[in-house]
Amino acid sequence: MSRLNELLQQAGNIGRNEDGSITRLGFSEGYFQALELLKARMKEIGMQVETDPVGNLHGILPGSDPEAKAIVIGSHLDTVIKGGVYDGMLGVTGAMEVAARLKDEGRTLRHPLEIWGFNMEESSILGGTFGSRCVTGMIDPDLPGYPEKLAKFDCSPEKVKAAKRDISKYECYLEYHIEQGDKLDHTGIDVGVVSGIVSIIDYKVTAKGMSNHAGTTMMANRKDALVGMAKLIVAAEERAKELNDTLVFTVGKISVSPGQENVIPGQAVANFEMRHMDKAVTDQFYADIQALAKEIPNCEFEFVNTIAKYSTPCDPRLIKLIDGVCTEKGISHVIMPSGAGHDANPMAHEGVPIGMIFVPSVKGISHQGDEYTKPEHIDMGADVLYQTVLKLDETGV
Ligand code: HGY
Ligand code: MN
Ligand code: MN
Repeated sequence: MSRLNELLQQAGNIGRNEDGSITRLGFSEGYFQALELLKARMKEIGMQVETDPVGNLHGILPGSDPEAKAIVIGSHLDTVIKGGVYDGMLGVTGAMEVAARLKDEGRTLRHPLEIWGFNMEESSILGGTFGSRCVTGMIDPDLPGYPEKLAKFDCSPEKVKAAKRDISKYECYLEYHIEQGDKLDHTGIDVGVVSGIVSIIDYKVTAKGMSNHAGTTMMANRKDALVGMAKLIVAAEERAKELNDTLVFTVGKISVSPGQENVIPGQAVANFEMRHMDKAVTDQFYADIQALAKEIPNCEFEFVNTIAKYSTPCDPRLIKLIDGVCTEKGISHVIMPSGAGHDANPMAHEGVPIGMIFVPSVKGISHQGDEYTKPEHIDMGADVLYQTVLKLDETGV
């Protein structure tokens, strides 16, 4: 097994569940254990390391030119609940392989190389891509209710503000990630050169009906909020399929109140997440959902937008550069969009040129314990990343 694959599996054992999946949520004990593992390894490679006030890991390999801006490679160290080994961790360990290889080959880059391991990229009450949005200054931590949410993780508005960096000081941001979909695996293509990252839009939807006795309230007289919500979810799912073939819609979270077997639900709350590259499509879909909600009897619906991360293209120069590296190496590759969100998104929104490299996810499985990428693809993608960094060091973006 290669050094990179070994480190990846070692990190994957942190937060391992009995069923083989991994739960290493942002700010958890496992999260910081993984961070310390990587920190120690970075030190061995000769990197300067620090943990910032919101729990992001930063490793620096100094360059020879004091004027040159740093090339940043990053991804996240947290997983979803019952996630896999590769999502996020591949990007950080893959970046460390680049640094280790530079050391092996006795090369000093002209640009400093920074490796950023982000906290809480996965969805949470803090809104996802938390660490990278702190670094880029995209979070207003004083918004009503946010300080209380931060406090749940022993974090604070002061810490969020202190984590912000002057993002103009960086040459570019690269992220190496598994595809998480099945396009590469399905076509047998080895590498995806990412063209852009999809929008992620989320609404907290509340259905309000009327709570009543489950035994004495006849079916004709009910205002069951869960039934109303279920109808809306099914109608929205059908509409999503009709509207656009790359629009995706998910309800991954739902709760019912008061939540007892013998009480008709008076309220149901669900998260409606929608993703597409084109804002016009998600806007249209949201308008359609609102119209569908009006037709559902015995229920009032309320919509509150909770996440609005709009799509972002990767930098055309970086796409060309990564594409060129793959061509030179004779690696089969395709330029493709990302249906998953990434820490690269906040970077791009704050003006940093971004480039992303994907390797195949077997059967397109991700966000669960069976997530798997072949060891040879892990090494291949890291080599593409390495060659990309060498080229960037020569030419800049
Ligand atoms: O949800 C996402 O797309 C990402 O994996 N965090
Ligand atoms: Mn993920
Ligand atoms: Mn990820």
